[in-house]
Amino acid sequence: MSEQQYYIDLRSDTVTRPTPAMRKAMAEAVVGDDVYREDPTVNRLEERAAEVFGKEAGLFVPTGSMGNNIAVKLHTTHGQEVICEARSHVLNYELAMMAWFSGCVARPIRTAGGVLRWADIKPEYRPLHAHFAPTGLIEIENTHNIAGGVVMPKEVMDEICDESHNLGLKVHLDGARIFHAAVYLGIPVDQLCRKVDTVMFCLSKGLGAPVGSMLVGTKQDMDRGRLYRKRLGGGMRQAGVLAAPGLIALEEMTKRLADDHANAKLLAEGLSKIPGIAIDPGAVQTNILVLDVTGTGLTSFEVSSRLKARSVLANGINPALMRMVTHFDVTREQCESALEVMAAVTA
Ligand code: TLP
Repeated sequence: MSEQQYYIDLRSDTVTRPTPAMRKAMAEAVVGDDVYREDPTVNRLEERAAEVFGKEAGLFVPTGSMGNNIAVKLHTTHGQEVICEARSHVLNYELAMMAWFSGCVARPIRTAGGVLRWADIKPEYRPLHAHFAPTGLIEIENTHNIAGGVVMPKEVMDEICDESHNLGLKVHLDGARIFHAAVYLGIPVDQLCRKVDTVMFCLSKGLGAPVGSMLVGTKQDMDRGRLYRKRLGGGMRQAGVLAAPGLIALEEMTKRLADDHANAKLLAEGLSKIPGIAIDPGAVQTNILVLDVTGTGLTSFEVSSRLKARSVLANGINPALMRMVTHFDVTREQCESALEVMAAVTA
């Protein structure tokens, strides 16, 4: 392995590298051709994911974006609207795929804290009308990434699902970090996600697998989803080498997320004491924090490059806001060092 430069990497939990146990499992994985559905490790991962979420079936996809877009396609037809939170990943970070692939436009709803509620959605719902694109799908994100890893409570999810279903609408959950929400709430994912129609969750983020996400839902939806996956170029053949670390992510790595939440809290508390940085540590619930650096007189991009020069990585979201994400590849001590560096570069 080539030498890697030392960085405290707070850019994202996507940067986590596979653990030794994952690498061993990859080397030893029993594989077959998954397009023929003959890869036993992929099959096991899909079954386990469905079981853990209390859904009928699962589908292993290479990325969270593909999982979300298969779900949008499953639940909509061309010319419809997808209601989502204004800062949602599906709208802002997926290259307009809901338009490109599913022929839908977004109806974004801006919320103050990132938690979309039925009361916000209800006035935006549009039935078929001479002038309007009808609502085709409600999309929710838990935890909400750009709102700072904020958790949508179970009651809020349940109400959205009940009311949407009454109107004949499906609900898709972008649960890239749903296990973080489950740990914060102390509720297992099958209960938390009981009423949503499809869930996408990521193995490759805080759970540490090198590649992959899962879509879970009804067997009928997953069978159709498999065809969309193939159309999108996601038929992965001997993907058992990727499913094997995915199984470890699903079974083991979900148990340690509270450490990442504690480190995020520590970071937030430290950051709140640095002059010019605005963050409310009380609002940090999981492993993502969003801070406003306006008061330092620097843009987030300037702060980012100053941090990088001192071996700390964190990205700007826009000129005012920066994001930091904790994960199993950053320790508590590294978070403390990152705080010292942040104080120094903004002084
Ligand atoms: N998020 C990435 C970036 O794309 C922003 C990150 O670093 O956080 N849903 C949510 C809520 C996500 O945060 C992400 C990735 C995805 C979907 C997409 O997953 P991938 O990157 O696997 O396509």
